Amino acid sequence: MPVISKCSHTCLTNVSTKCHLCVDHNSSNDGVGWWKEEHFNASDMDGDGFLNLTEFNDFLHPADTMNPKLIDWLCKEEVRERDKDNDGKLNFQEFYSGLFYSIRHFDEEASTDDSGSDAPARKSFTQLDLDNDGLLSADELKPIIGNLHPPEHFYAKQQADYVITQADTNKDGQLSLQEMIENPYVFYSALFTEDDYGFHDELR
Ligand SMILES: [Ca+2]
Ligand SMILES: [Ca+2]
Ligand SMILES: [Ca+2]
Ligand SMILES: [Ca+2]
Repeated sequence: MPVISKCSHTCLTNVSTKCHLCVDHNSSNDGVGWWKEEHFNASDMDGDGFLNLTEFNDFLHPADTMNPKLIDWLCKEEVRERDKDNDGKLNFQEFYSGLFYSIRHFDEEASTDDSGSDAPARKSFTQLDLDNDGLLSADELKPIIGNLHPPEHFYAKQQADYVITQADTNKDGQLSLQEMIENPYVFYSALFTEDDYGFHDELR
């Protein structure tokens, strides 16, 4: 198996430095290179064994896809990565310790609750558990997969927001040429920190 020391795709996803592709590459040995056959097959929408331009774009940016097979694959990956007891589903603990942190900032109630209580997580879990079996299947994660894998434009907007807040010296919500010239470092080091945008793992 080829060993790739640097994720081949990071140059293509220039905002997120630790996307799910990296996670795949780092956390498993059953893939081919940094990707997996399952990922390839899910991206191959028409099933002809090749990826055309659209399918390859989906492969690189599954969060932006409309391909239901790829969305299914993303959901399965979420379960696989967090399924500690290997029963193919997420129990509350697996959901709470792995997944809930990533989505809690999308839930107004949960993101403002600093009590340390697991009540918001229990509430989300119950809402997602449509068949009430006390476990979340890959299918039951579909409603939140967009929060776990925000589309590229989400990151692009975050980056733009960040640059504006940093370089907008007179705080009028717009950038003047003068402000851009005076704050060159912001444009060269538009890096997100925990304090600025601590709500998404992929930005670290
Ligand atoms: Ca194809
Ligand atoms: Ca499990
Ligand atoms: Ca269930
Ligand atoms: Ca300004």
